[in-house]
Amino acid sequence: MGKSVVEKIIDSHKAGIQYNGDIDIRIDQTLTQDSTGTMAYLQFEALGIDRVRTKGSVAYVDHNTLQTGFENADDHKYIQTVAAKYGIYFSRPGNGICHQVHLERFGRPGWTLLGSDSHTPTNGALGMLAIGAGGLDVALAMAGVPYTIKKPRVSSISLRGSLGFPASAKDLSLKLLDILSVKGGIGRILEYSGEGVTSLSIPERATLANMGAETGATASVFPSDKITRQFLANQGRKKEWVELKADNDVEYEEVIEIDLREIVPMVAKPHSPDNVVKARELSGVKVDQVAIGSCTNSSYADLVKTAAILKGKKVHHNVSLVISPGSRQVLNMLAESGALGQLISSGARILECTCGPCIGMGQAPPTNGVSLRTFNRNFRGRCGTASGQVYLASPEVAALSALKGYIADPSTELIHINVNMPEKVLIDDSMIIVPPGEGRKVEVVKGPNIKPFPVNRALKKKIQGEIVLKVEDHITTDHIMPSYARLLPLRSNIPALSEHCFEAVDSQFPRRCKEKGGGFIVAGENYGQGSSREHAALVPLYLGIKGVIAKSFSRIHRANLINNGLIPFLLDDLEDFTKLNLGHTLVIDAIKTSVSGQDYVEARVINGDYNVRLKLELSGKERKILLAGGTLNYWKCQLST
Ligand code: MIC
Ligand code: SF4
Repeated sequence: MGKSVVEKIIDSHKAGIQYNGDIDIRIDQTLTQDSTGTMAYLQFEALGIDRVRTKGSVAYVDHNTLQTGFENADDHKYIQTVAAKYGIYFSRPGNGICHQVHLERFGRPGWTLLGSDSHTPTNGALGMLAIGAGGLDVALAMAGVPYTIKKPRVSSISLRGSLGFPASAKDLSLKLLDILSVKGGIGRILEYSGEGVTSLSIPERATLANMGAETGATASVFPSDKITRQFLANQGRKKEWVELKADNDVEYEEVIEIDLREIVPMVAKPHSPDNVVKARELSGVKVDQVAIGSCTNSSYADLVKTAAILKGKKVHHNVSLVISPGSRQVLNMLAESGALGQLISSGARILECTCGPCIGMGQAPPTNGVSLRTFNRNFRGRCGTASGQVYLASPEVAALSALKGYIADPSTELIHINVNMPEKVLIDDSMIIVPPGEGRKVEVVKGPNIKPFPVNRALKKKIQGEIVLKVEDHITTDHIMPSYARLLPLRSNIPALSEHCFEAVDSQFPRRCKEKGGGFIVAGENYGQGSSREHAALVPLYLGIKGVIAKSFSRIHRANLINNGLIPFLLDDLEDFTKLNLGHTLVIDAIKTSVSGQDYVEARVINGDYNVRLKLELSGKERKILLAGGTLNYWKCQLST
């Protein structure tokens, strides 16, 4: 049987197979960004390795750039010095959003990339196997440790035809979310195929690969073809191109067929990226803010289209339009082509080339305000305003709506837009600092905001504790460990961050944990959806949490729990969810024996007078990690032997 692109990349990177079929793959490149990077580098330092062992590792600063105090600037200094010491490229603040810059300057077809950001799959646009993970997994990859993936179930997204004006890749990605939902991709890698792929440019492929993360998929991968070659050639990287295509007789696990001619403008309504409707159904909803940018839609192509729609017109007087270009390359090219002038003249507020409003770093909308964004996530509160109503859409829908003052459907209100793509791309790598050949003498600078992070202990024979929180389905990491302008500066300070854990869900949670000495969290489906931030595991660990009992977990968060020695228990009988209540005390007598090799464990609920059967769906390696009290303890022993 023929092979898919995904299988070919895995085959060429296979470092071993675990007895349960999980595959260890060699990681060629890593990326970190600043809000997860500080922790990842602290963990890398704890491994005691003197230089990264990848083909290339890049540290980006793009998230925590609102320097309202010393904290972020200190963290940037730490990352810059740690990068120089250990042989990591450093992309300076202002150089751009990690995924966009990586696509332009580092991504390579056929290679593997592990990044401490859930949207790392964006570089799948170039035919890379690019996967998001927690900081500790990325630290290990930098130390040369292979990354373990489940044997992939590869779903093909088979495309026919080409997109018709004004439909865009963003609309297609929203259509896919409509089909798959925010959990339909879990355990899968999405591989794009079919003749329709050849009609998509690299920025369009990047939008799709980026939004694939919202389905829960491990990665989204495109073939590497003529379009990839041209993109790399424009970036002065023609030699890095290799052709990659699936064999003709490949048989995918599942095929989702989409005719691109049928795609129309779509919008995701608050508060989930899969709450999708046709833009036409929302026509007339008044908007207070429009934000264009983020790693989903901030390419030159996206912003030049935006400029063409805004050209010669003025942003509606009730709308604040903010635009954040994805990289300095994009910004420079907008300036050169005159598009930047058109954006400015329309009344758009031009922001730095960073994540900005996407992660609540400024531009929080007004109370109950409607914000229409070209971003990828609209979880409640993420924008920085608890009552904010965030809708997700394409740059076309966003730009037109900014002019109108309400959500507008470009299929009925726009006839045509004229954009010219430049022949030449402006390449300027001066904001990427190449590490010195030898880093031993570099002094790593750690500001006072950088506090030690908690490390778990080896698993005890028995565990016991109260249920200190019970939550429903689809709890995101934005619920667990919120991130917005006031909290992001605390990413290297777990004690300070812990005061805000679950604050929008249950503000008493940190206090309760302190009183009860921690305990258990009970949750519904897809617990930990969204970001890769391991703070959503580190902070509960700090607060004394011993394990999470859920109906199901998201991939990255489950890995982060295990990495920190917190057991992800699955409810064997979903009906037991209703029995488990706040204040009930669970005793798991034989936890150590069960984690060592059993698939189920019995929890006695002493003040509820019932027992529940919990499932331990763990690989052999995960069991060893949990027994050791987390990955750091486990690997420190492995690396020193
Ligand atoms: C996000 O989009 O949620 C983030 C902020 O980029 C996160 C990383 C973080 O929490 O620092 C992600 O996607 O992993
Ligand atoms: Fe940054 Fe938003 Fe992309 Fe996350 S999703 S990397 S916050 S732009």
